[in-house]
Amino acid sequence: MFDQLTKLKEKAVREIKNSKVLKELHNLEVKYLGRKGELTKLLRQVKDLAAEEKPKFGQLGNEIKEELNQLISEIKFELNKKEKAGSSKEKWLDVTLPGRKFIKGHLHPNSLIQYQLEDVFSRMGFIILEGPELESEYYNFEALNIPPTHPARDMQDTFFIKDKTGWVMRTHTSNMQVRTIEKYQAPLRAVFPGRCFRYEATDVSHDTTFYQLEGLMIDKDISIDNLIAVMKVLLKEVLKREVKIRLRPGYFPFVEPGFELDVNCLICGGKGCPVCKHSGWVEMVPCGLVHPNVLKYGGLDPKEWSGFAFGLGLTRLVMMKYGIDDIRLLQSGDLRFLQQF
Ligand code: FA5
Repeated sequence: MFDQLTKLKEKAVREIKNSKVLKELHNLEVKYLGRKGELTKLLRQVKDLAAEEKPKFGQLGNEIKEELNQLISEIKFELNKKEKAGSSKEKWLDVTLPGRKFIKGHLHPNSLIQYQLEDVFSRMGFIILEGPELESEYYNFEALNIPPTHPARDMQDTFFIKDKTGWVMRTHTSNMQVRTIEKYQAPLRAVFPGRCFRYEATDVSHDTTFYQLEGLMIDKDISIDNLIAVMKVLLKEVLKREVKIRLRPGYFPFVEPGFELDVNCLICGGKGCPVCKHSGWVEMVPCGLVHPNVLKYGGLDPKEWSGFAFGLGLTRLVMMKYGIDDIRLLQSGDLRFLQQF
């Protein structure tokens, strides 16, 4: 038994010294010194020895136990140091290094002006609504007093939808007029900003996709004075300067009378350039008093209610505000252009 004890010690010392990681060392500690460990078991056999041998065996056993415990704690200390050094190397953070620059996006100039306009109109008591870009011919044309065979349909070159008869990509935000009257009735103040689509040859002031902001006000005794007052506030707030405007007759089947509100070209100062087609004026806000038939389509009595409507060319206003001389830049996705805003 004394022999067994010495051999067990030698084996344990060898294995403990060879352990490479803490986990392995822990397993050896359990293997030899645990409650069911090999040394523990051997020491329990003390009862089988002769009475005079018992104290010697017990003493040797305890010395070995102490030696192993000592060895284990020394090796544990070393392995701990090693493992900590390894893991902290991976997590090493040099706080003196310069940070990485975070590239932030920003609003498109169209959105900037749209939000500014929404703010101006909210302050004047208008609600802001969005409308569908894929629209029925009914709301895009018919409900606006433009029946299927009416030549006024030719005023707006339309994208029709293959295999979806009766539907178009909306040509203007006026599609929201009757939708809104149907839903909210009168009195009513609303603006509808949004994207419009036309099958047009593009040039510096025309694109196939552009933005408009439609306005609609319905109440008792609305007149052209109300319309002009609102237009003046709108242009002054957005352009932040007094601009010359002119009103001339314009034909739109859904207003009567109808007007074109032109702004003195801010690109050339009215001298004439490709954007204003060398006229000095840019067509910006077609408008007029809501046609009685449109009120009727919305379910209102034109004898009781009247209103004005306008269809601001939002993209053109953006051009005037920032002095952009080609509308196509706005949808180009060219970062050299967009990063200037
Ligand atoms: C209309 O779209 C009417 N719905 C406007 C309206 C509303 C009139 C309410 C009366 C009452 P027009 O086709 O003129 O009208 O377009 C309105 C504005 O949108 C134009 O003045 C112009 O600023 C802008 N616009 C029209 N076509 C284009 C285009 N291809 N590219 C960029 N802007 C355009």
